[in-house]
Amino acid sequence: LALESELRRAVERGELELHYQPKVSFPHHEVVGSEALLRWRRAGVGLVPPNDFIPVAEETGLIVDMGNWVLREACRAAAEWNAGGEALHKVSVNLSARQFESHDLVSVVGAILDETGCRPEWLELEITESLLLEEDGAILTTLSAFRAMGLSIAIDDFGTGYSSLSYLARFPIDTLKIDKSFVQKAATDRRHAELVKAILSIARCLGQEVVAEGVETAEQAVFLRQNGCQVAQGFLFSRPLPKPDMASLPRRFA
Ligand code: G
Ligand code: G
Ligand code: MN
Ligand code: NA
Repeated sequence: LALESELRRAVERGELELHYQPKVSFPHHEVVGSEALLRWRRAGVGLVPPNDFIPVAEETGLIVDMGNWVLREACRAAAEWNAGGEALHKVSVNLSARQFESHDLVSVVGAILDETGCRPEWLELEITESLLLEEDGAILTTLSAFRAMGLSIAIDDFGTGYSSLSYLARFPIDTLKIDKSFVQKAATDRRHAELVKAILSIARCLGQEVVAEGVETAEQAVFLRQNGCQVAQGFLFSRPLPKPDMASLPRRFA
């Protein structure tokens, strides 16, 4: 309860910040976008990572207000980074299942796009596999509405949850983000390598983009590129950066 009231105050006092981890395209490592990652600059403590407070925010329902703040902030950044009008830099935002329980999620996102001048094609929403297991049609309706608005939808941590091929057929999914545990083992372990290749093959057949997460070594990047992966994200290229640091980002990484 103490953490809950502290978190509530954190939102009101503006102690939340978004950091952005660049995503690069193969083969030239050009920056094509970034993932927005939430941090809490807690007085007297320092920067608190999301795993330490998002579970509490989810249990208490605070994640809804927090998530709307994240969306607004990320859309403002996307509007700034694509000010020329071309979709040069797509920003990805993580959504919690709890946010889908509020029935106005679609209209809230629409209002935030209008308010910030962010075009739908500059924003991607990341969801987890577990959201797609719920059999009620509400999730499909919501995701279809997002698709109709022109937003893209990514499955985060793909392969680690209750992966089911049937949801790839049922839901409008634009992007698969391969979980870092697969990416990191694939360079040295044959079975993981074959699984990553199989995921790339499924995505290719379904017309989906694949983003490899947690790329830390040149060897991992070479493996991914050679097997047709389009986009990578990881410490090899950049850690998540505070927004001011994004201004000095190179257009491509070595
Ligand atoms: O930033 P870091 O790599 O520590 O992120 C850890 C976890 O926190 C990841 O699973 C990420 O998806 C989640 N996360 C980060 N930012 C947000 C956010 O704004 N909303 C939600 N729901 N989850 C987030
Ligand atoms: O939303 P998601 O669960 O994918 O969150 C991404 C998480 O992965 C964040 O906590 C981010 O800091 C972390 N991350 C990003 N790049 C790397 C990497 O190259 N290696 C490792 N170990 N973690 C990473
Ligand atoms: Mn994510
Ligand atoms: Na992930």
